[in-house]
Amino acid sequence: MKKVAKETQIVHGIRTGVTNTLDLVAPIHMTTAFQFKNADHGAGLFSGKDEGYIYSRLSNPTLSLLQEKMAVLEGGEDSIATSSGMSAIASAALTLAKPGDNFISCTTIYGGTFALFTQRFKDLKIEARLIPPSSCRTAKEIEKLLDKKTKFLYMETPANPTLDIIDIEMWAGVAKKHNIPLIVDNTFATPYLQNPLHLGADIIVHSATKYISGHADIIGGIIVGTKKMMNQIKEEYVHDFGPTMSPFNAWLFLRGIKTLAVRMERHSINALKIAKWLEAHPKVAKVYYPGLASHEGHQIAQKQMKYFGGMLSFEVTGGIKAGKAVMDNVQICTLAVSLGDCDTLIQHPASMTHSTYPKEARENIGITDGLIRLSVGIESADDIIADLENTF
Ligand code: LCS
Repeated sequence: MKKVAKETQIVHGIRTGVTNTLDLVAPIHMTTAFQFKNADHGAGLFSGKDEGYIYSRLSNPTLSLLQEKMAVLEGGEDSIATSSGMSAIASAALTLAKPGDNFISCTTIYGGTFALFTQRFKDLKIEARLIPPSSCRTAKEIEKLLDKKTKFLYMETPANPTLDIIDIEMWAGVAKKHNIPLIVDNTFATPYLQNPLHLGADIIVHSATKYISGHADIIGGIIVGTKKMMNQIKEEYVHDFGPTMSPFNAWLFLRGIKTLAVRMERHSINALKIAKWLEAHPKVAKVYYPGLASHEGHQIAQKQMKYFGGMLSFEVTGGIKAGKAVMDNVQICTLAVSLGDCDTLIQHPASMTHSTYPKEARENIGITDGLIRLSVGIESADDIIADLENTF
């Protein structure tokens, strides 16, 4: 495709008319396997001499379209669609690090990722060296933890749930200098708002469950990078462990993505309006939103993001008791985890998404008992504000 704007890539961005019937929307290839024309054809596909589909755990035409689209949007050569965001993270990380190795990440990450890194990987003798966001701001701080066994750097930005912003270019510089890859979880920003590969990152992972779908009905993950790296992750991990995405889900993701640009714009406009309102409210003690000038990472966010996204967190005065009153009394916001949906979702990181953290570690990085996270939807921002106001 000729060089076109991101908004156009989001709507188009892949081949159309891939079937003989020239469908406007590609069909779902719900099939476990693909017929071989004869024994030699089958053997040729298995040996890699011929190209084609064999079995849907390995590849499937509907998944190929989603993978092509995500690679285009992130500016990578190739991508892999997986069964969940967690399987995307695990597949990439476990391809790069083996028992005895270590990697460096920030302490502020999704609670499930934190559990994977600090518990499951520990069982596999892979060490997660985690540094708080406040110490991730200079190359020196990261390099202090690096040694010969460090196999990759990993970050989320904006980070879940305190919206910490990490300087991708700076981290990518450290990764390049030490010849190791940088993995960025781009779930909160999406490829519409932020393209880490253009800033020097090597691998992108997504919980596609969130904004890529946008409609709260499917779980899935994406890994993006070079062809070589994607082949390695497929061969060393995905094919054998089998965290493949269903073709039906891939088709729904392709449908959801079409509206990504308009949704992200609206999420961002709404979130900024709500964040400003919260910041000015006497019953609100603290607001975390990278679009606010008061946010520690505002300048870096301005540098590396198109808009500031739809996620924010806040603390009401009165701590957890007042916070519970907000969560129990909202009527338009829905009390649920997950994020990135059309509907506004509200949840309590300390007891829900980040309950995997030890209390002290969690509080040290701002995930206090009073913190509430809002995934701002695409409804009227004024209605969300009125809904919150009623609970204060
Ligand atoms: N990365 C980030 C930044 C996430 O927020 C999540 C899930 C994942 C990876 C894992 O993706 P999954 O396997 O669920 O597709 N975050 C969730 C959250 O904040 N609330 O519920 C799930």
